[in-house]
Order: sequence, then C-alpha cells, then structure tokens
Amino acid sequence: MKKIKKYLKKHLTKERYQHTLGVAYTATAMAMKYNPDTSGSGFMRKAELAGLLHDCAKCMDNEKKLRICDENDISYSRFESEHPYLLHGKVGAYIARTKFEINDEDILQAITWHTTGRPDMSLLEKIIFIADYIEPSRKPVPELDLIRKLAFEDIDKAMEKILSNTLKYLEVKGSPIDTMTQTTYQCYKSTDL
Ligand code: DGI
Ligand code: FE
Ligand code: FE
Repeated sequence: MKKIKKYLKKHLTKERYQHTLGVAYTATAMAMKYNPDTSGSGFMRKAELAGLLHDCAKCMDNEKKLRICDENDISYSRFESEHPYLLHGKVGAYIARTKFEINDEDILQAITWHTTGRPDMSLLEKIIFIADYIEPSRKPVPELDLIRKLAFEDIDKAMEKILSNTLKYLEVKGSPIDTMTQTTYQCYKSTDL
C-alpha cells in the first residue's frame, strides 16, 4: 500500500491524488455495506486497492498510453485511439498488474472498466464505478446528493442514474460517446425510475 501511494503521489497531480484517496475510502465504505463475504475483510481490501489504483494512468500522456497498449497487446477500438484518455483504465490495470503485482482479476477488471462501465458488472466493478462518481471531493454535478444516497440503498439504480446523467452531460457538451457507455446504460436501464 505504501509503495502504491508513493507511486501515485509522484505520478498524479495533487487534485487527482486527493480524488484517488476519496475513491479508495468511498469504495471501502461501500464494500462494508455490500460485503459478500460472511467473514473477513478481504473484499474491503480489494475495494481499497482498486480505488487507489483506478486512475493511476490518468496523468500519463496520450502517446505513452497508446504505446503501452501497442507494446503489450492491449487491444483498443478506433474510438479509443481517437480519444486516448478513455484508455487510462486499461493502462491503469496493466500498471497495477506489472508494477504492483496485482493479479486479482476482479480488481484488474474494476480498474479497466471504471470509465465506461460494461454490461453485467461484478459487485466490485460497480463499487469502483460509483465511488469514482460520488467521492467527497468530486465537483458537484446534478443529482449528486440523490446518487450518494442511492449508492448505499440500491446499487443498480445508482448505476442507472450515473450512466444516464453522464450520457446527458456528454450530449449537451457535444462529446462523442463510446458505444460501451451506451451498452452499459442499456444494461442498467429499468423502467421504474
Ligand atoms: O478519471 P475520472 O475523471 O476520475 O473519471 P472517469 O474515468 O469516469 O472519466 C470521466 C470522464 O469520462 C467524464 O467526463 C465522462 C467521460 N466519459 C465517460 N464515458 C464516455 C466519456 N467520454 C466520452 N467522450 N465518451 C464516453 O462514452
Ligand atoms: Fe478515471
Ligand atoms: Fe477517477
């Protein structure tokens, strides 16, 4: 944990480091609430680790992200190559695995998919996706208070709200949308919200 924090402090901006700590402890709290283990703190620890590492590649320049993908057979879509910041999850998982010897697939997938989500996410993947959106130092966005409550009441409804608000935000901004973000929304969309 010490080694990871040292790396993050060196490679992230101050604000991004603060955000990362916020995601780690929000994810830990959500893991307490939803802990699938009947005993032990393993799941909490996984949530903390995934939270700490989810943005570890965020401040890397785009050429380097693409180079790391190319050199290590990490596949990416044309859309991702045109919007390489979307690759910080995949590259982050690569760093977690190679630099910090994280071999837990669930942690690696949670890092990989934290930006766009994906259909049928695991509990840990959802926790990281949501904690990223609701952590305390996040700048205010519409309905944040409601989503913070939902996160601890109904995790799939929180997913739906975050995805629908993110899609709205991207549409208003005129940003192109990755098909994975759309597909994830279709998966979590329900009719009763
Ligand atoms: O890395 P963070 O800023 O903590 O959070 P993140 O990895 O979720 O990235 C957030 C940004 O990603 C947010 O501004 C919305 C954007 N995003 C999510 N899905 C898509 C997207 N941007 C584009 N262009 N297309 C998407 O489908
Ligand atoms: Fe991110
Ligand atoms: Fe983040």
